[in-house]
Amino acid sequence: MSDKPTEIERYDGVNLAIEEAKPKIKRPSLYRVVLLNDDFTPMEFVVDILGSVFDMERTRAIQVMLEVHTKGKGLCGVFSHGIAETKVAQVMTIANQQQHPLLCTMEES
Ligand code: TYC
Repeated sequence: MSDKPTEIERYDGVNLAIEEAKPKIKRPSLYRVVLLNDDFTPMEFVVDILGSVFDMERTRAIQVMLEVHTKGKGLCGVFSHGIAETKVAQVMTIANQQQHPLLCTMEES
């Protein structure tokens, strides 16, 4: 692919610059789904959420929950935009139903 435009002369004498189109596709962004700590949500509830929404085995779920508990936040997983949005909504729905102040967000990675 040449990077400088080429001059061509049209049949009517007008000169045109032609340039190869640059491909416009790009990889879809990925999103980190993150759980935030609070002082009230029970540890066991967080472990259950990590199991049911993020398919984590119990030992892994406990690790992630403790990471959130000690460091303030923790990574639940990295997903396409739609999947990340769905997971955040699932966590927030379950937490609200049980009246826990748990927060879950997504950030572009
Ligand atoms: N800090 C909470 C407690 O001591 C436990 C907790 C962990 C809450 C992770 C939220 O995302 C969280 N009960």
